[in-house]
Amino acid sequence: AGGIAGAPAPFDKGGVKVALISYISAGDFFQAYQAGAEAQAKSLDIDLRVFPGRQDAAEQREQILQAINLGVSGIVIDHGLPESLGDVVQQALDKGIKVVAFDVNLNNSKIPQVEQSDHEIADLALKQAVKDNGTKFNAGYVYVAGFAPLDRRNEIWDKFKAENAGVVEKARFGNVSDTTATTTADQVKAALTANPDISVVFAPYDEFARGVKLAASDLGIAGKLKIYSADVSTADIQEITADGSPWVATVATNPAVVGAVSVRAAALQIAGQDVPHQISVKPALLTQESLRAAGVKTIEELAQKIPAFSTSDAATASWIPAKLF
Ligand code: SR1
Repeated sequence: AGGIAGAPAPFDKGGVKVALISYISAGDFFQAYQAGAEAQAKSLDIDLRVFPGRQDAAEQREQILQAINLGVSGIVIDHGLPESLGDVVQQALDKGIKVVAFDVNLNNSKIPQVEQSDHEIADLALKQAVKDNGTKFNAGYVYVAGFAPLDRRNEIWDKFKAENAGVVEKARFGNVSDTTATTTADQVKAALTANPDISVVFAPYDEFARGVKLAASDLGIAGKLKIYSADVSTADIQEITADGSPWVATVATNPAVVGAVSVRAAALQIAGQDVPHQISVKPALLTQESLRAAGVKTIEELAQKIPAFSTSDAATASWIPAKLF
């Protein structure tokens, strides 16, 4: 480890150990988030220990204890169930370890909370749904309670329905697992068969949207359905822009940028520098029309066109390289 010239201790020497402990690792969003965290860690000569998530709360607790025993200086906790994390996270804090939470509400003033402006994600997607469909339509909604970003997006969905009496939620479904898209597709098929008058599906997680698209094409009804989602990946761009795709809009950040921001928040704390309690990464609306018109095929091409997809000004300092993608 060589360290970073001009950086505050301990980054001037390098080799600072930080753990990334995820609740979910499967899927494009989480893989890109991890890649961004790794890229930022490399730029700071951080020794990043990645603990894979398997949607297992007991395993995530165990991983936090393992990270404490490894002598890490910082821990980034990526999703999880707050009720199963409080005491082990407190053990880390008591040992002087700096903790950052992404998309899991740890409700502790010592822990910066990173999120992607989830209210704005849902709001922009639903505004686009109104632009395309008016304020009178039958909707399907994909939701699993207990995940902080989905709960925040759900607050906007509830508000939207209260303000638009003509929008009727005919069916609600969803699951989060290591087979989210295919399991959601099975649920969607049943819901759309029982409710053939659904014309819009709000699916605010790309794995959900992928499941809805799969179901619509299996049922042969892609032409009469419109899907509005959150998140984007290179594979999602291909699905959205494909001929006849019902997936007409998504609202997203670059998850790699969010991963990088999370590691920067840990590094700033380890260096004894100030970090805001709430750190938000702003999303952008990406419509099928705009992606097709721009000829964008990959996240890298998107990053060339949308500055927020290549970097964020959240949790930066002059000694931290911020332009990574
Ligand atoms: C199960 S929670 C899935 C969400 O987490 C991140 O916030 C992504 O945006 C994804 O939609």
